[in-house]
Amino acid sequence: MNRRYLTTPIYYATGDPHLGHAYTTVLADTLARYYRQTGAEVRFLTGTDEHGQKMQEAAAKRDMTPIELADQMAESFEAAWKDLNISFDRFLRTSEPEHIGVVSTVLERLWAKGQIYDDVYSGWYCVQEERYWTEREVGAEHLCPDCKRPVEFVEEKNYFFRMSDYQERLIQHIEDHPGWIVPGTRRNEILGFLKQPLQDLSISRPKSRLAWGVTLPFDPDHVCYVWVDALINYVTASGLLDPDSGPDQPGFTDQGNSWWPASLHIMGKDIITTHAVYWPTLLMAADLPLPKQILAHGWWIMEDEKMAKSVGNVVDPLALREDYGTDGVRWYLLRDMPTGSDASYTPERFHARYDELANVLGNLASRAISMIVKYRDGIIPEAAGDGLEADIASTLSAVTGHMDALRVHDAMATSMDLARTANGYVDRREPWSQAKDPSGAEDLDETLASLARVLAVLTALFLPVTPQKMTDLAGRLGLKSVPTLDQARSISLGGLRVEKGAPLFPRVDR
Ligand code: ME8
Repeated sequence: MNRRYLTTPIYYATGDPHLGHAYTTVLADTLARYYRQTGAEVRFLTGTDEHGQKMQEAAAKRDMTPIELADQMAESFEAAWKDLNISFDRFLRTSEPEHIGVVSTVLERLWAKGQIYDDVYSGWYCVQEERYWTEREVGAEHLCPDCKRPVEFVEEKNYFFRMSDYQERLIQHIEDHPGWIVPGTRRNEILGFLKQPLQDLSISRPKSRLAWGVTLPFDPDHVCYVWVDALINYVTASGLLDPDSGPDQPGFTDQGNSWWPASLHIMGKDIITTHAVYWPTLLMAADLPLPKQILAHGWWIMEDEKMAKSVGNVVDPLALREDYGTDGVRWYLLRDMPTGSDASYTPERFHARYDELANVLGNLASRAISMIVKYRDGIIPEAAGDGLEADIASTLSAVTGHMDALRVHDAMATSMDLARTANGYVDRREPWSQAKDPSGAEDLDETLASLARVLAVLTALFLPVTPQKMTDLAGRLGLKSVPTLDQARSISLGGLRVEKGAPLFPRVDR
């Protein structure tokens, strides 16, 4: 059985979701739906990252306890994903007892294997990025090189993971598996980073400074570093490790049934180092298999700056949804950002992408169905319907190739091109002239059958990105459900009754 385990990052529960979070989650959802369509059994994980100093401070600012804020934000993320029709199987919160148990299990295992040691750390810490920096990195101004905020000087006992021991093995893994990190630019970035000696990784924070986290199983005065805690969520939700195994037997549950290793971790390029360096080395040290692939996409930009909660320039995906519908938002996100590159959000571009959906796909559906109603009393003619055969075949194979290579935007563009070609076919065949010609009945049957068939194929192609609208369209074509891609290859709709209905993508004035 083909099984796929897909993950999004677990987002910080410090604020509400914005368009950037929605992008990653819609991208993962589209892939999940595509894999299901090809017959795979899919596990799709998302959730919230709830520990750490940033969370503690965000809660204090709002006069809340960290768990109160986490409860509120986990609810906000989960509700947003439901509104955006995200088909996740598991929403994991790092404050869950099951996850805390698995984090302890992994730490015990690393401790027992001598992979963790203690030392005194003195250096600079950025709360926003939840990471340490060296004197050289923060410069004379003592600013975080990433977020440019002032850093704090700390001197404290820390536990360290022997990450440096795994540098060579990691480089070897990346070199042996050229498609492990996509796109290639990110892979090169990580290989470049690994040219410098890898430091050991601090994996703890003293409770005197930060109480909100998972207590280290071998030192009750320290909590686990939030990034180590967070990355382990992928293993928790896989069911690989038994959270109740206890210190003597840090162990596996039923390995055969677990979803580990993940097929694909999806995230933004901001957190590629944690996923492509910290995470695999931790897994190597714990003797666990590595995820099969990592996709790091680009950023949504607002007027030259990354869209971010901390910058305050965020767009609310749920507000856009009120005007353009859930599928309108999903389409824009995937169509407008080349998977892997940055993209600028503007209301004008959003509108233009929606127009494409309405004017090309929506218009095709409306023309074809209206003509079947007008000329054939709503019954799809029993004709070969192979007027667009070659275009359908080449589109299906191109789209499958793009999706398998994680070039989702190319799959979207190619699918839309088929709808464009079908609109051109209508213009060329002029069914309105065929209807007037007493000897044109067979030609008209063929035109209408071909259009019904291409629409059925389009429902399959667009299903992963616009699932509600494609289910609706399949219903209007008289189908019980959207065909799979395989069924779409040879589908015939002769004899089915179509239904016109309201426009699939109603006009939006701006
Ligand atoms: O980093 N453009 O959580 P986070 C595109 N908790 N994607 C964006 C984006 C933008 N402008 N802004 C955010 C964390 N994202 C950790 C993750 S995982 C074990 C722990 C998306 O709330 C993108 O996926 O800061 C990015 O990687 C993620 O949100 C960061 O979310």
